[in-house]
Amino acid sequence: MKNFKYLLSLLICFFVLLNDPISAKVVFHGGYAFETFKGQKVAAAYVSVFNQSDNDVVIEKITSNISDVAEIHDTVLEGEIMRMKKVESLNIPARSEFYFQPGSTHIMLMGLNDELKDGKTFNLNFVFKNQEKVNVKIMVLNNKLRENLLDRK
Ligand SMILES: [Cu+2]
Repeated sequence: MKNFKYLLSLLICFFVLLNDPISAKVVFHGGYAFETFKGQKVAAAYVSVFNQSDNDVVIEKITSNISDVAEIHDTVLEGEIMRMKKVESLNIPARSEFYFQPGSTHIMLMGLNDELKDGKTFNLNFVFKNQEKVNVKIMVLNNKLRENLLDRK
């Protein structure tokens, strides 16, 4: 009986470990996008991701209710032209940080169904390889901030 209890507690520990949700160990911070003008159909969003777990995590998909499509894009230099390339899945190594940022990897929102207005927020769902979803808040910033950001480069 004692052995059985030991085995049981061991099993429970194992079960808990296996079910440790990604959302508890992967932190999304400071999500933002810039305001859009009327009729604009495409916008980019950015966020910092902190993987505080001992495992790599893979973002397989992003879903959005403010646009028809949300894709992960990389910016690559082809010859002298900067091009955006869709990223099918994004691996974030254990104990590392990843920054979606302008001029680099970003979240592309296509088929916007509403104007993004300064000061408003919206949500994106990040879907991981194990199908777990994490809801991430994205804040809409004034376009002037973008100009400041570019001026500094
Ligand atoms: Cu893009």
